[in-house]
Amino acid sequence: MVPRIVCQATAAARSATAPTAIAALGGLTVPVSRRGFATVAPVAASQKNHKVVVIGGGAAGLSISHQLLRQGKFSKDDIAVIDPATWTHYQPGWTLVGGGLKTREELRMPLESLIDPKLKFYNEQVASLSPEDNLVSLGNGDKVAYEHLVVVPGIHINYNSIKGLPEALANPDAPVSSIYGYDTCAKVFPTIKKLQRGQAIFTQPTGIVKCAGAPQKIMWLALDYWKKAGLYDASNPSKSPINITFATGIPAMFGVPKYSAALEKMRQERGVEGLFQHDLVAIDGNKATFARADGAEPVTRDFDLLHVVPKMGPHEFVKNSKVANSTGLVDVDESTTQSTKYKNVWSVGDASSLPTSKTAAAITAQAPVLVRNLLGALDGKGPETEYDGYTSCPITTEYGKVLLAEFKYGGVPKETFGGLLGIDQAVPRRAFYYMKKDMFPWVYKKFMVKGTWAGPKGFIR
Ligand code: UQ1
Repeated sequence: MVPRIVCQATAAARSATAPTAIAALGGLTVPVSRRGFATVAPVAASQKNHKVVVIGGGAAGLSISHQLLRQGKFSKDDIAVIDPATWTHYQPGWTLVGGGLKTREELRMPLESLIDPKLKFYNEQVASLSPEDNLVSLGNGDKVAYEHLVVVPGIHINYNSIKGLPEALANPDAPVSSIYGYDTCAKVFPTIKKLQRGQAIFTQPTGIVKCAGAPQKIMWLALDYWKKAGLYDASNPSKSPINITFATGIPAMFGVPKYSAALEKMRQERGVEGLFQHDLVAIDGNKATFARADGAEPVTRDFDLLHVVPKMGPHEFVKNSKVANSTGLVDVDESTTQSTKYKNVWSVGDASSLPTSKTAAAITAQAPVLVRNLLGALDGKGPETEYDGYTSCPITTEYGKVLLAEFKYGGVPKETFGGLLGIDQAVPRRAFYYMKKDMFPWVYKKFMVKGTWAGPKGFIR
């Protein structure tokens, strides 16, 4: 699951009159005033220069900027971080909020407090990218120039992608919620607790999402909650007060065959109905409508609880830029993380085209590769280190147990504890649950955002 990626809501580009002179040295801000032939008011816009500009202050942006800084090769303000957010969130924890195990407040940190004073922080939106001129335009009209650009702003949750969703989420009486947003995740557990009988539906869309396992993580926790409350009997689901359906846009429980098989078995054993290739498109009162992949007639189902995963997509400023591919993701080489079009542009994480599952665990493997290759490029060398597609998805299968999916490109398992101890990570375990619930949030806060954590490879200097 991917890390908070602070909301990098894209501002409409303010029509700033571009300054003609570079008026900043060493990151020092010097407003540029420009006059026409007649006397006009000075233009407030200014330009700043940095060796590296990092767009995004989430899991990727914080890891990368601090890993770069720790090399000891950069002076104050050589590296800049741009993000409009006040808070950075540990997003993998929002499933736990949905399960009543944590509060959303304990998973957020003031972004500015995490940024080393040696980094220049622009608490601004990005309006546009001009990779040909090595410039980033900010929402306030300022321009930021770079030698190397790291584009890691995450992706955007499109609540409007489902008709009626924004209204249903905002309505305290509607049993519709989502673990995918800070504003919406607090509604999930009360909604689960409130349900005494009826049909619960958990959805997963087609298209890109952060952490493709999360839509079912919350379902398994809810199932366990109802089971313990005597409202769900897996051995006789049709006679249970509550019935559970997993409605997913994709054809299987998970994208990796090994874990998909284990999760499909679990679904059948636990009496959960599977609606595959069903993509939620509209909510109207207690009715949910699903589009069918094969062009068949849409399906409408009644619900008494609906957990929704909205569609997600790139931020406008990325989609509309020349660094993006046709789907709007930053087009990068899948092993070097370097832009396929601009040698001084780099990307990992949710906003990138890296063909792997979008998670914070993936960032732990991607960030060191990007950093090594970017440092090499600053020294005039070509990319040396390669990313193998590592990502991970700790799937809560009940309170107290997690199936720890870890894999690389091609859906090939790459299990940290498998080879060494002969453990099959497709079997849910208590130790993985405590890693997910307690260890990873702690490691994230204490080490990952400071640039000293490389996931399964452990601590880095
Ligand atoms: C990880 O490093 C990490 O980051 C803090 C996670 O949090 C989201 C993870 O889920 C996983 C799986 C890792 C990988 C680390 C190990 C030790 C398996």
